[in-house]
Amino acid sequence: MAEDDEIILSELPDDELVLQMYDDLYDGLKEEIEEGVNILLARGWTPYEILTKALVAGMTIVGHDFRDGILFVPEVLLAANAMKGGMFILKPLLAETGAPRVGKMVIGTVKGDIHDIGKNLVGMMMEGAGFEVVDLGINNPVEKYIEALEREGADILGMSALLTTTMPYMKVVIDTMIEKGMRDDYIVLVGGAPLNEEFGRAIGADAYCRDAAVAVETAKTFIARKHNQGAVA
Ligand code: B1M
Repeated sequence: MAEDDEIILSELPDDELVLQMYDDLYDGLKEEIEEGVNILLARGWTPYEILTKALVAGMTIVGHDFRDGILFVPEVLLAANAMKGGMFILKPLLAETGAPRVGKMVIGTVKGDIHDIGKNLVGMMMEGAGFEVVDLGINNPVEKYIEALEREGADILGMSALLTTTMPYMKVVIDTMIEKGMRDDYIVLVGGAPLNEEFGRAIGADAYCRDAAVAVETAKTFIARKHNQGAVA
C-alpha cells in the first residue's frame, strides 16, 4: 500500500473493520473508534454485539500487552478514552428498551481503585434491562456506598474491583453492612477481572458476576426472587 493511502473505514468489510478497530483502540484513536461504531450500527449490528465483539475484545488485547509490559499507563489511558467514546454512542441505544423499571442498583468501584470501564458497562447494560442505576464512580469508601443505598432506597449494591489489592475492600463494605444490620436488605453483586465465584462466596456477596450480561441476568433472578418472597410474606 502506498504511504499516503488512507484506510477508509466505511470501505472495509465487517471482519476487517473490527480488526482495524482493535488497532485503533490500541492506538487510542477515539474518533476512529466512534466512526467504526457508527458504521457497524448502520450495518445492522446490535449495540451489544459492537460492545462485546469490537470494543471489549479490543480492550482485552490492550490488557494483555499492558500486563506484558509492552504498553504503559499513558497508552492504556488513551485506549480507555477511545473505548469510552464508543461506549458513549452505545449507551442510549442499550438503554432504549422502554422496559418498565424493575429495580434500582447503586454501583461503584471500590476504594483505591480507579478502573471504571467495566463498571460503566455493567451500568449501561443494567439500564438497558430496565434497572435504575445510581453510579457512584470510582474510589468509593464504605461510607459512600452505605449512604447511597439508604438515600436511594436501592434494591441492589454492585461493586467493582480490578486490582487484587482492592478486591478485599468489598468485604469491608459487606462486613460494615452486617454490623449495621442492613446486609439482608440488599442484594450484593460483585464483579471485576481478578474476582471469581469462590471469592464472591467468601466475602459474603450474593453473587459474583463474570461480565455485564451475567450481572443483568443475576440481578433479574434475585429481584424476581425478592418479589416472590414479598408476595408470599
Ligand atoms: Co489497570 N490494571 N492499572 N489501568 N488495567 C489491570 C486491571 C491489570 C490486570 C493489567 C495487567 O497487569 N494485566 C493490572 C492489575 C493486576 C492485579 O491487580 N493483579 C492493572 C494495574 C496493575 C494497574 C495499575 C496499578 C498500573 C500502575 O499504575 N502501575 C494502575 C492502578 C490504578 C488504580 O486503580 N489505583 C492501573 C491503571 C489503569 C489505567 C488508569 C491506565 C486504566 C483504567 C482506565 C479506566 O478504567 N478509566 C487501566 C486499564 C484500562 C486496565 C486494563 C488494561 C483494562 C481494564 C478494562 O477496562 N477492561 C486491565 C487489564 C485487564 O483487565 N485485562 C488493567 C475492560 C472491561 C470491559 O472489563 O473491567 O474486567 P472489566 O469488566 C468486566 C467484568 O470484569 C465485569 O463486567 C465487565 C464487563 O463485562 N465487571 C463487573 C466489572 N465490574 C463489575 C461489577 C459488577 C458486575 C460485573 O457489579 C455487579
